[in-house]
This record gives sequence, structure tokens and C-alpha cells, in this order.
Amino acid sequence: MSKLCQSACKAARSLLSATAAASSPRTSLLAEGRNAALATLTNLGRKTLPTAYAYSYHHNSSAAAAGWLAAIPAAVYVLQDQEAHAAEMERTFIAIKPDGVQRGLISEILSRFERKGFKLVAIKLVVPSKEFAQKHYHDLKDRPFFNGLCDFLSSGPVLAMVWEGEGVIKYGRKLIGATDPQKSEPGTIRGDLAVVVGRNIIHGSDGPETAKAEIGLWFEPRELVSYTSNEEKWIYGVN
Ligand code: DAT
Ligand code: MG
Repeated sequence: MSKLCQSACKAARSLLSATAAASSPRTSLLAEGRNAALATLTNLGRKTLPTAYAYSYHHNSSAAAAGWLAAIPAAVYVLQDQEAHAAEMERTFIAIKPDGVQRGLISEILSRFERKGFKLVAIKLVVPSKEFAQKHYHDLKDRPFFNGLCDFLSSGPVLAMVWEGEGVIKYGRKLIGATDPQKSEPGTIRGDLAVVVGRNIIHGSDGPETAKAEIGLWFEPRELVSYTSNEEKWIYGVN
């Protein structure tokens, strides 16, 4: 986070607690400032003044300053809200292996995760080295197919991804289907799109620990993008 953003957040936190201590209707203040807050966040990211603020700055600088002050607590609220939301959401590592990439199945596979309602938070196309493949599949090092498996994973581009959502680790595996495509149900990715276990086109973490380890192996923390999707309020809800 930039210095500017950090000090804005700090100031905003003091403002928030002061407002809370005075027991004034904080929520309405925050609600009013929500749009302005989004502009503030965007502005902090871009380090430029949005046109509307630049305009009011020239015409009424004290009003503009008041606008900024009102926006900052709400900006922090939105930021904290997003961070808290992202923190509690489960993430899994999904990779389209070289066979899936070469067969032009990227969009077909991505669309299944997307249509379900899961959220893409990281994606990159990489050719892993054999050593990297061995790290990824380290738990299979004693299996007879380990060497061939690592040769295959490092033989071409792999589309590495992190997907986020409630229950995404377990349900991601359901979308993928059984390891052996001969045993995968129709309707699953492997069931519909693959035939043999050695070319089963996709990888998905099999539990919370492996998800964490695999995300850490394939991605730098800064490559994971936390954001609120417009669809979230329609995907999640309790009646
Ligand atoms: P999954 O990919 O479903 O998590 P896994 O972790 O047991 O399955 O194995 C990793 C990969 O190794 C798998 O996607 C394909 C390959 N593999 C597994 N069993 C195999 C076998 N009996 N023969 C050849 N390759 C195999
Ligand atoms: Mg596995």
C-alpha cells in the first residue's frame, strides 16, 4: 500500500473511531460517502485527481476538501470490507495442463468455473521447468509415473490460476471430475473433455493445505488480486 494510502487510512480510522464514539449515525455517513469512496480509492491507486474533484478543487477548494474528508472513512470502510470478505473466502489452485492448452480448451474450462459463480483472482501462462513440476507433484515422487508426469507438465504452456469462492476447493474438484477420465462422470471437465489419465487436461488442489501450498508455489502474493465482483450480491445471500 502506498504511503499516501496508508496515511489516508490512518486518518480515516481515527475519524471512524471518533465518529463511533460520538455515536452519530456512522452508517448513513458511510452510505453517503460510498460513491465518493470508490472515487477516492481509484484516485489513491492512480495518484491523479478524478475530473469531478479537480473541477470542484478549482471552484471551491474548501468544499472539495470537505468532500475528500467525507470520502476517506467510507473509502477505508469499503477497503476493509473487501479485505475482510476476501480474507474469509476460500481459494484454490487450478491449472490447465499442456494438453488442455494445446487442445484449445482454455475458454471452455474457464467458463465452467466462471458460470458456476467462482471468481478468478490470479491467472498466468507459464512453462514450468522440470524441477518446478517435481516440486508441484512432490507427494507423488514414489509413484512409477512420477518422472513422465513431470516431463509432461513441463513440456509446454500451463495456464495457472487461483479461483475464489465458498467451497471452491471441494467443488472445484467436482467440476474437474475423477483423476481417470474413464471414471469421470459426464458433465465434468475430465468426463467431457479427456480420455486417459496421462492426459487429463487439468489440475485442482485436493484440500485446504495443498491449496495454500500450491498457490504459494505458483504465485507471488502480489499476483493475487482482491476485488469485489459486481455479481457477488447475486451469487451469495441468506434468506
Ligand atoms: P488428481 O490430478 O486428480 O489430483 P493425483 O494427484 O492422484 O490426481 O495425480 C496427479 C496426476 O498424476 C494426475 O492428474 C494424472 C497423473 N496420474 C495419476 N495416477 C496416474 C496413473 N495411474 N498413471 C499415470 N498417470 C497418473
Ligand atoms: Mg492431486
